[in-house]
Amino acid sequence: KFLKQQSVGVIGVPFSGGQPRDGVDQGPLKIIEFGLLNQLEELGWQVNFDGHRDYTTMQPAVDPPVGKLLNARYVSAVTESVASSVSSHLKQGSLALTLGGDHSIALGTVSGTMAIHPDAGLIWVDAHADINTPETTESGNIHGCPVSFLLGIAGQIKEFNWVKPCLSPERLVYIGLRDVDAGEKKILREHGIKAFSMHEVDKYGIAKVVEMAIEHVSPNRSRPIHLSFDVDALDPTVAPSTGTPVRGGLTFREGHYICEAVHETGCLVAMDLMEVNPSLEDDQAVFQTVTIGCSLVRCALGETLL
Ligand code: HAR
Ligand code: MN
Ligand code: MN
Ligand code: MN
Repeated sequence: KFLKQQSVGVIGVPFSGGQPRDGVDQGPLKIIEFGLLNQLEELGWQVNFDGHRDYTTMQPAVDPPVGKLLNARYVSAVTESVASSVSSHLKQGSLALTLGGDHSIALGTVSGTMAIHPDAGLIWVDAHADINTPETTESGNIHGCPVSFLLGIAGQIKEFNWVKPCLSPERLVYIGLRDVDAGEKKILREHGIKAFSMHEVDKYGIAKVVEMAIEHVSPNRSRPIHLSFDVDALDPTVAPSTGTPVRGGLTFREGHYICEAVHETGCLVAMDLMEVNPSLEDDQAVFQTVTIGCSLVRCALGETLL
């Protein structure tokens, strides 16, 4: 509906500067080694892979904390570049698929989407709300903050000058939340942001939750959809290799159901797969997490069970 052709631009972002644990920068490499690009071609997509880009050259020699924010200049430079990669794929009428890397990257991906599709809705699937402001963050890790920047509630941080508030609170919906900081709960409440925590997933079931979520951001499927999927939304027994696992998460099927249902809308224009960290847990856990990451993407891009 919002794409010109069945083609997907794939952007690998080997970046971990939005949080302290090494290894998440190896996520894109492992996911692509696993064969995702061929799998997408087999689904009928024309795949344009940007190649494994090296973002380390963007790391400033010194990057002292900006207030509490860590690696602010580095995060800003990388995400600005990611935004333009996403935009250029979308401009050509392709879907933009971004492989992380930590979730600070979504500051770039969502900005890139909104530059081309300003009316897009954002479905954020995550254990965490990632909506801390530079004031409320306790960790200073920017992967816990991207949504506040996108909403324009982060205040003026000159290192992030390029970021334009591009998301309105009523076009954002969460699924899977279960580790939300006190300051974040306050922000969600004050801005009336729709959120389906694991409590609502238990209460209504995943099908109803996804239906309500889609209807919220794209009523009658009228708006493009950006799906930002943090693999830690899944239960750690299902996707163990991630930096901040939280028990009580989505099952294998619930995660896939979300992607299948979003595909069925025909509105998907951009997807992020974030926080796969192949250096955490044992080989079997890494295999399991990378495998699931690939199958989530395939489902969002049209793989069906029958
Ligand atoms: N809320 C905590 C913080 O701000 C933890 C957030 C991050 N973890 C993630 N993001 N993986 O989804 O630091
Ligand atoms: Mn996240
Ligand atoms: Mn998370
Ligand atoms: Mn917490």
